[in-house]
Amino acid sequence: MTNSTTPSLEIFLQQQDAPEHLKALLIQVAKSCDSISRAVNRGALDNILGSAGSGNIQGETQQKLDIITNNILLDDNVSTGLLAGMASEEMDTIYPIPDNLPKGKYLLLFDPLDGSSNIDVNVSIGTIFSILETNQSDAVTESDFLKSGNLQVAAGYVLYGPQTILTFTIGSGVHMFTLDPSSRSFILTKSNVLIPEDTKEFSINMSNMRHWDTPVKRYVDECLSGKEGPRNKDFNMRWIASMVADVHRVLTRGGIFMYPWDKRDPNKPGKLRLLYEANPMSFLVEQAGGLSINGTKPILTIQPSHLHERVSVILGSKNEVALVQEYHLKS
Ligand code: AHM
Ligand code: MG
Repeated sequence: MTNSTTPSLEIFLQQQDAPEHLKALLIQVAKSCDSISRAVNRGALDNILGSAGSGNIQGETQQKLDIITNNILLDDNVSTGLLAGMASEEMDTIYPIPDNLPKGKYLLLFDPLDGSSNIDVNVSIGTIFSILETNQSDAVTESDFLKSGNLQVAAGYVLYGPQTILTFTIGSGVHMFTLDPSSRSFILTKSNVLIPEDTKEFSINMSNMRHWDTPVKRYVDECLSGKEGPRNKDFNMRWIASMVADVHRVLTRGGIFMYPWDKRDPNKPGKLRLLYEANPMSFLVEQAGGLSINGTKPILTIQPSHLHERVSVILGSKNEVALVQEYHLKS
């Protein structure tokens, strides 16, 4: 049951000290994610599961829902007058707002439906978004999008799980809103989220263990040794293979999430994308008191060199991430 102490997203934003156009953009993104939530909920009923038969620029097979959700975000946001351009994990190049439409000063970057391998098996998936500001609303180019994560003005995700949950930051803490399926409003259900500094839970795709670098292997080996090992405690492991769901768990009860560089493709810095996945999640995690690094340095300080750049990601409870960083710096 919601009441006056649990404001809707709109009321919550009215009370925040942030530019009105940024608030309007967050409300629009939330509306798009409500539409995505409806599409995801219908799944096979609308024949929208399965492969689209196409690939994205990163050589990954696109699912029908990858394309549908990308189009929802593009169509809903193109004519708001709030944006100068958009960029998506599912599009080869940036999408500048066409000249015949009103423009604004923000750039919207997104992974429209993260966790592709989970779409067809009815496991939680999500939308991740990042918002940058530009002084160049006309004729934006790729270089306008290549800003380090600490220049983001907002970031968040919407998790399509047992509940649909919007989590975002505008640089003053992390707040979570649950979609009320009757009113279709996002209602504040958790504010000023804080990640516990310590944890007994780690999250990594263990099938890649033989390909990891020494510091990650050392850290995980020590977790696996449990009470009998150097950490003197037993650890639990979770891997949902949807970054949104794994990071949501970390934000909710702590933990460490890792998708590190590995030897499968040594020239690829990692699997996850810096601009659409790592930067927005790192902004959230740091706002919630956690840390997010690529091994040696904070992800938010990395200067991107191209749109679809990938990065190694280690994020979550402060003391655990600091330990992994120490192992990297020593090696
Ligand atoms: P996607 O954007 O194509 O869905 O890929 C990103 C996803 C993350 O959500 C998740 O953490 C990771 O890929 C899972 O990868 P793997 O299947 O290698 O475990
Ligand atoms: Mg993704």
